[in-house]
Amino acid sequence: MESRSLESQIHLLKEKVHSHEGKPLTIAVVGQHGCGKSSFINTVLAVLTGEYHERAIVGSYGKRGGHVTHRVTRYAKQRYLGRSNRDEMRHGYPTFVDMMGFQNDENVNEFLEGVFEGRVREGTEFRGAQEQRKQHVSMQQLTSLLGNEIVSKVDRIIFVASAISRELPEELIKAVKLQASGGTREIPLFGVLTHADKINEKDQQFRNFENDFKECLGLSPMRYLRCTNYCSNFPQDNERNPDLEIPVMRFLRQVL
Ligand SMILES: Nc1nc2c(ncn2[C@@H]2O[C@H](COP(=O)(O)OP(=O)(O)OP(=O)(O)O)[C@@H](O)[C@H]2O)c(=O)[nH]1
Ligand SMILES: [Mg+2]
Repeated sequence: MESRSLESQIHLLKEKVHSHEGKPLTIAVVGQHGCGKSSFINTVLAVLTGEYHERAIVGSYGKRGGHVTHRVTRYAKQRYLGRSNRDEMRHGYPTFVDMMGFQNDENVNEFLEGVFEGRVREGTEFRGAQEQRKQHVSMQQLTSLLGNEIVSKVDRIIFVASAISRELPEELIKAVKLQASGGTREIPLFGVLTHADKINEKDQQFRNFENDFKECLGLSPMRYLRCTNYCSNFPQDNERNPDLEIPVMRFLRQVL
């Protein structure tokens, strides 16, 4: 029963991807450090391809903390659809943008605007004010600087936080919301809480946190996902894990 429902979910998701015309969507994944952004991208790519690889490097610092992703890294279909998926290459599989985690950093607005506008090159690090400024270029400089590197504007934003965190990253949410609708942009915003395996969904403290998260981002139920990522606790061995993948599939159909 579960596997039949998994098959139908895979079918529906593929149908959605195949129906996409034009340039593939660029989806930015934003959140505080260590909340599970890279793990979420790996999970999404496993859902899309049927095969888990640690494409985006995931942290294992335990309680020691530390940033794992330092640079803006884009995962385009050329990068994640392997040879076995060559037929799929002609379809509009999206590009995911993994980023470093932000805390209450200065200049985050400027940096996010650059990423959302497609002005931040692959491999850019988030640094202090002065260096930050150097990384932003005028439109005229852009073409000669980027050469063949195509950097697209962001079409969707997924804000990620961890369900075990009890502190809402309000400042960062504010910055993301501001930049999502700054200038001529109106980028749809989605929200994900990871580490669903670590919480009791009946716990009142968690429910308050979840409500605040949705409210602060202004999320309708269709634009919100609570999920468990593939990670060392939940490896994808040789087959898909329907309990983990089906919610992600449903959510992705809303995003795409
Ligand atoms: N149990 C559990 N662990 C998770 C889940 N998602 C991520 N993790 C773990 O959380 C830690 C941080 O995950 P990352 O994906 O590296 O987080 P990140 O947001 O990319 O971190 P930075 O790149 O440092 O900003 C890793 O040890 C993951 O294995 C989840 O849903 N459940
Ligand atoms: Mg990361």
